[in-house]
This record gives sequence, structure tokens and C-alpha cells, in this order.
Amino acid sequence: MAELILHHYNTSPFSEKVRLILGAKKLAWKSVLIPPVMPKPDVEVLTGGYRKTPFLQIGADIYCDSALIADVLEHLQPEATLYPEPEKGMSRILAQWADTTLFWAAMAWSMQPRGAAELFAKAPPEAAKAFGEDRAKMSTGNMTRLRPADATSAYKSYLRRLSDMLDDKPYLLGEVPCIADFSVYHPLWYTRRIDSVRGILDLTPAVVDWMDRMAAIGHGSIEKSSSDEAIAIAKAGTPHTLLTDSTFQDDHGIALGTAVTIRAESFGLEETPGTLVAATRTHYTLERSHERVGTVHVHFPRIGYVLKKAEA
Ligand SMILES: N[C@@H](CCC(=O)N[C@@H](CS)C(=O)NCC(=O)O)C(=O)O
Repeated sequence: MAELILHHYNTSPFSEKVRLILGAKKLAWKSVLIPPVMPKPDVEVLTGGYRKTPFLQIGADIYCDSALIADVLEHLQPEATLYPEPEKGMSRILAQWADTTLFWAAMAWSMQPRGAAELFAKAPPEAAKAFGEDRAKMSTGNMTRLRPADATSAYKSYLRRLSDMLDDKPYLLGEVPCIADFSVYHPLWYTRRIDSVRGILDLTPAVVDWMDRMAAIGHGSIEKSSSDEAIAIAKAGTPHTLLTDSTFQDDHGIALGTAVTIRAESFGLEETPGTLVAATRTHYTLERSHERVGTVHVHFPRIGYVLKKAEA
């Protein structure tokens, strides 16, 4: 089986989502720890500009965004499925809500002053400042951050609604965890790691019990690696995607072979330039080269990303 390399850092919620999916699918993977703030030179060598966490590397293929990574892992190891019928559509829609609306409410609650002070208590003062500045820079464009009090009310309501869903079943949509469970779990996991803010979860004990069930899934089998090793693996490899849908869907009037850029719709707008080599129903693939890494293919989901012709 192809070697999976996850580029991530321990405190990243979206990485926790992917680590648990790797665990649910009982996969073995290599772990490359990347910096949580810019600069990220080795990340940029591999992705061509995308700076968010996590991304998955398989040889000379780089898969950006946890939603696309989940699809890739599903192709690679269909058991246990992340998208069980008959709730497949519902699970994806609930996951998207959790990765956006729930995530930002949970972040605003967790990073309130006492949470942030606890997180950075052992770090030098420059670290907290650098983190704040980095995330402020990422939050440009069409992004509106919730005010703390509004986020608190929303987070409490969301937790009550999730608790209600867990009244009569062990996981959010049934007897087994699906993509919605992994997406709902990671923002709550972030809150639970911070003693001074985790109390909000105790208002909904059914959610805490479900979190214990999710945590018990584990992270699969991990081998430590380094970005130098990962870059060497990419350089030695030839791009070969595991995504099986290849039919061209042109929603932009941009032909395959065109020089383009892709970036996230919000939060971290760094562009990845390259040649468009696939644009399917669900994802885009760019081909790009760099002297340290040779030719790689960088894959993005369509949802949440902006495709444009490169400016001449
Ligand atoms: N839609 C992305 C969101 C990823 C994301 O926002 N990750 C956070 C960390 S959990 C991030 O990139 N923060 C800035 C950074 O790590 O540089 C996904 O699903 O992977």
C-alpha cells in the first residue's frame, strides 16, 4: 500500500480529525510535524503556497484540506466507511457545518483570554504574539469572526443540539461513526484540552461520553519522519492520484492545461499556482515543479476553494 505521510502539528484540530480517521481505518502513517505559524518553507516546497494544516502526501501527490483527505483515505481503505448509507448526504452536510460554523464558535470560546493565557502559559511572550499576528493575517478577506459573547451562546446551543442527537444512538447519525462524527469531534477536542474553558462541555454529558468513544478510536500506527525525508520521497516519486473520478467538469471556462491559481475561499488566502491537470465533480489537481521536489500534483477539493486563471 502507498506510504501515507501526514504533515500536521499536535494541537491542530483539523489534524486531530484526520489522525482519528487514520485510526478508524487502522492505517499506518508517517508523521511530519510542521510549524503552526509562518514561515513554513518546507510546506511551501510541497504545496506551492497553501499553508494550512494538515495536508497528506502520498509520494509526489499532495492532498490539501481534511475533507479531501477523508475522501482519499476512503478510496484507499473503504472499511470502516466514513459515508454509510442511507445518511451519506446528511453526513457530508453535517460535517461541512461542523468544519465551519461549529469550528469557529468553538475557537472563539476556547481562545477567549483565559483559554489563550493557559495555552501560552509555558511559551515565551513572543510565541503568543507571533501566533496572534499570524492568525490575524490569515483572517482577512470575506471572513467575519464571531464576537466572544455571541460565540458562547451559539456554542452552548450547538452542544445541546448535538446532545439531543446522541439521546438514542451512540454516534451522531447511527450505530457507527461517520464523517460527521470526526468533523464535530475536532473543535470540541480543542476545547477539552484547555482546563480553563472545558467546563462548557460538562453541560452536555452525553456529548462528553460520545467524545470518550471517539477518542478511543486512536490514531492508527505512527512512524516519525521529517520534512526532508518527505521532500526526498516526493522527488523520487511520479504523481499518480488515488482519486478515481477523472471526468472533466468545466464550471469556470478554464481548459485543462491552463496556468491557474487555487486558494482557500477564506482564512489563509495564500495561492498555489500551477497547471490545471484535473477538474472533476469534486476536486482540482494542479501540476507544479520546484527544484527541491521535482514535479508534484497538488489536489484541492472544489468546495471552499477559488480557481482562477493565472494573471499574465
Ligand atoms: N478547510 C481546512 C481547514 C484547515 C485549517 O484551518 N487548519 C488550521 C489548523 S487546525 C490552520 O491551517 N491554521 C493555520 C496553520 O496551521 O498554519 C481543512 O479542512 O483542512
